[in-house]
Amino acid sequence: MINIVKTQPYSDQKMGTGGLRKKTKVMMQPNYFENFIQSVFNAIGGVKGKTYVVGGDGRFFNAEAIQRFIKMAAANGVKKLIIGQNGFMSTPAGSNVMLKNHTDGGFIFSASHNPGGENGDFGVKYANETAGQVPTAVTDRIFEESKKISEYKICDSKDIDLKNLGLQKLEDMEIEVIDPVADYVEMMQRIFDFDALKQLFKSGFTIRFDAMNAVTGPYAIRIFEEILGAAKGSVIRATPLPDFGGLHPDPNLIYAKDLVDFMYSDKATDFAAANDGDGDRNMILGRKFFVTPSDSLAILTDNCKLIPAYKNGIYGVAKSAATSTAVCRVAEKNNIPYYVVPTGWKYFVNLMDSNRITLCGEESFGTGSSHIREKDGIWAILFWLSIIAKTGKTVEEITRENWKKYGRSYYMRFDYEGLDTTVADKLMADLEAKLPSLKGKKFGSYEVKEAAPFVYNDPVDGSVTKNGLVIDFTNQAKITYRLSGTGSSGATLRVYLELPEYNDFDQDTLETLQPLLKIASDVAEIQQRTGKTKADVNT
Ligand code: VG1
Ligand code: CO
Repeated sequence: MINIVKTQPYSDQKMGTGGLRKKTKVMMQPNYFENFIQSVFNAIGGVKGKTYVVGGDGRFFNAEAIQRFIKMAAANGVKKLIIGQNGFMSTPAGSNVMLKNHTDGGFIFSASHNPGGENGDFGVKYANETAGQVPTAVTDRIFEESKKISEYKICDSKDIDLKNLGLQKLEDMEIEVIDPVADYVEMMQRIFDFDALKQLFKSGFTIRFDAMNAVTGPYAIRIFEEILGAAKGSVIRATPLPDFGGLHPDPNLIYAKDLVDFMYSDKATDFAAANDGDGDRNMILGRKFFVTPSDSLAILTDNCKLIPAYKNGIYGVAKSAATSTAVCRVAEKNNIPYYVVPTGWKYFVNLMDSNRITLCGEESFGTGSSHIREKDGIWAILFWLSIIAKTGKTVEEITRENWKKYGRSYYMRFDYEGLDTTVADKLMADLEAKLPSLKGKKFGSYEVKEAAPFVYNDPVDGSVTKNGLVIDFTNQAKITYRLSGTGSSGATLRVYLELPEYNDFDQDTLETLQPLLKIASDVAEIQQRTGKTKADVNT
């Protein structure tokens, strides 16, 4: 039976950089989740006859949200749902299932790298028929719908069994429960040379992969241990837990510190990596060595011909504005077209769909290619392992070689978290107003070449996006400021610093960037305005 439930709108259902992200308790308020889902359905002109992929990263409220979603989809006339077994599906695996089945899109329930649990965050990532997250024009429309919603449709039925694979029905809607790992593995086997990778492990190569108690554990066990032959136990924290075991599933130097410490200890393996909550981010480590995500993108680009799927070359590459220019140097020297887009994976989708780019990445530990329309954590790791297998070099050697060829961008991001939204907005507005006056200004040996907001003109749909403020210096140094769009409360100011260097590759990053950090915080008056003498997180 289909029920029409009367509801009151909430005013805060605006999607950010990675979908709708809220405190779990906010999401669990009466009708909150349902309002949002119905707003999506309404904003896209209804979902009658459509097919969607559904899954999540297993965090608290995932199972409940999926049941509610299924009942709403059936009540709204959806033709078919393809759902990951037990409600699990990583973001990249979901995008693959969408492309493979030519669906109308999908819903992945995840707040990505944000902590989970009852007191953590919950989120909804909505993808359309591109299999990627929707453009701002659509998220704006959804937000407008959410502000005027007065009712939603939901079936009055018992919960659907998601444990067993196969087909079932709810009202007229077909539900197919699939193994979320199988299609993903098949895709990876098409991209990479699995025989070469098996050989690598046979030769005694050791890895440690940290799934951070999140969704990629089962994918990693299947691929690294069962198929490629990495030693049992190479995958740690492999069981997805509703609260990620209390971890903050963000693969970086701060939140994956255990893994970093291990790799700087005498027990270190040859290679290590971690993924985030929903499996789209990656961190790459060698023995006593950390690869910045910006360098990783440059290195993958420079070595793409070693990979079967990219052996004939690539259309182009793209990076977010805040990502270092390392990949641009590789692209320029090799005559590869490159694009610089705002932060957020959705900006890469048009470029991939129009065959302008093949590879892309962000400084926030996201790397990917046009095999899907999301960033892909395990893909990035297999890419690195393939480079190692084909060259016989270590992570450190591969990275140093890249610096030698193209220069090294000393790079770091500083996050000032938990700021009052009004304070943060004013800081950005005042800074923007000040930018024109900075041109030509000298700060010690640093001279400002250009200072302006970052504005992106999408070459495909003509949309214009303004995101972040950029100060360029005559010595190629760069400061980028922007406010995070993924937080669930308050504001986070991100300050990104870059200094390219062509001779000395052995400096300490933090020390090297110290003068630039001082300029960045003085110019924006960070301390006076936020009361913070230093950033909460540096990565
Ligand atoms: C952050 C990152 C951005 C990334 C986004 C979603 O956004 O900076 O690069 O695309 O998270 O990643 P923001 O607005 O907080 O800076 V994921 O792994 O959460 O989907
Ligand atoms: Co993520």
